[in-house]
Amino acid sequence: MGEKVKLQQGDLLLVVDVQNDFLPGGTLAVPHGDEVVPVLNTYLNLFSVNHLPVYASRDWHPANHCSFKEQGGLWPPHCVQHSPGAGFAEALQLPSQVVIISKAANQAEDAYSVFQGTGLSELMKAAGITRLFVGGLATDYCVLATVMDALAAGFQVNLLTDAIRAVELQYGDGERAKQEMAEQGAKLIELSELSV
Ligand code: VGL
Ligand code: ZN
Repeated sequence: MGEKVKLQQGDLLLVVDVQNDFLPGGTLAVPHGDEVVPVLNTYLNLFSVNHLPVYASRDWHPANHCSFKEQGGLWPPHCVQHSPGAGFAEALQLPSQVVIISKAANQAEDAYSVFQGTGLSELMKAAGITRLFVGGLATDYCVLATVMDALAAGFQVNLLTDAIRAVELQYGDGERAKQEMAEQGAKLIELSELSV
């Protein structure tokens, strides 16, 4: 294990799509998706005690979204706006000051990246953010797309490998996604590597 990562001003915790439909029992359950929740709660606590900002994204589809199978898309209906399945995991302890980012809300367009169509990178830069800590669901879709966009936008990225899980439509997608993010410059870390 190398140097510890110390939290500092300019850091932001980005929790990606930890929503009921992506948890066991949900319409698009990510295997072991629920396991990210207690780990994210620990990260959330560390960011809170350090007075650092937390953003949480949510997949936020209209009922006839183009990514749904009956519209010719890849997925069962999931995260329909205002439905219980679109709600954040019950046990996830988001702070009251959390900034919620809704994405993929247009019927005709899917968006895996939290940055796509949200104006988020400008918002973050205006807030003085330089480094992101990213966890959530799913490793091989929204986490991957979000991290790649964050790196392209010039943010440093720490990928929280103990707080992500993959869909794995194809076996190995999760590992390949992590490798792709690392090759692009993301640092792969876990809780034990964070010093506060
Ligand atoms: C996601 C599939 C479809 C994700 C969203 O949040 O990773 N995956 N919509
Ligand atoms: Zn979706």
